[in-house]
Amino acid sequence: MEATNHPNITIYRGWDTPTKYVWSPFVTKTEFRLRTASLPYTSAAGSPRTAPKGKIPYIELSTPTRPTEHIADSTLISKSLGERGIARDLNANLTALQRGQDLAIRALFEEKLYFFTGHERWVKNYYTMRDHVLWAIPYPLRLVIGNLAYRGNVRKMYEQGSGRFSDEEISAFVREIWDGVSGILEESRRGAKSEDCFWVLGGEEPTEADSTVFGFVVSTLVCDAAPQTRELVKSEFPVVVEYAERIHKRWFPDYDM
Ligand SMILES: N[C@@H](CCC(=O)N[C@@H](CS)C(=O)NCC(=O)O)C(=O)O
Repeated sequence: MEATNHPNITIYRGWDTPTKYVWSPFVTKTEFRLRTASLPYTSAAGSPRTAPKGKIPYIELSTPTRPTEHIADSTLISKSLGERGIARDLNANLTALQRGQDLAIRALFEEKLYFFTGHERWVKNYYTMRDHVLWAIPYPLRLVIGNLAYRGNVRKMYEQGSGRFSDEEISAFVREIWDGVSGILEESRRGAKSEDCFWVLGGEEPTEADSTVFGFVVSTLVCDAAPQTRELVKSEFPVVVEYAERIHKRWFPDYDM
């Protein structure tokens, strides 16, 4: 998993805290992708307002052979690295069945859990979320922008469908997802040596699903605006925490745990 043509990469993470994980699962997903490919990178704050697709993360990529590019979306970033020969395609050696399973797990987190978690963050713990996400916007403007962000998120979750469930229903769905991934990881850990990383599909190397799952586990553990889910994962699904701890020790030792 070595870099082949020495690119310069800057990742825009949304926050100016270079030695800490950020609350966005998609940012940590991308950092996992870069680090497991042994690609050095620089971190910068950036913001959704300056992002090519209006969301973080995005990267600035320069190589000796191509003009500087800005690439947005964690999945497209990963694909671009593979297509440009900068990192190996993580899923290249999977069977068709495994590719389907990998995709299904990513979709479960990115298209389903993300919205349920958004409810806990933006609706149940609004003030914590607002002040963290809008750290760069001074008061009193933060109150106005926060209110717009709140309304935008509530509308988005209602239209996506998650916003139509009760708190209890959302909590039950969230538990079901973590219970499911915990079962997968238990099985995978059984095949790994103690202390070694183990992977979602149970192989020797990480796949795209690991980028996503690691991103979401870390996001759950570090986010103060979703204490209920954090407590659930820590107390009921310890294998999930262990999965992330082993990856942290190997690839993110410079970050606060
Ligand atoms: N599909 C995107 C999702 C990225 C995403 O949703 N980022 C959130 C932070 S977790 C964001 O930037 N939200 C700001 C906004 O929607 O205005 C990816 O994979 O990168």
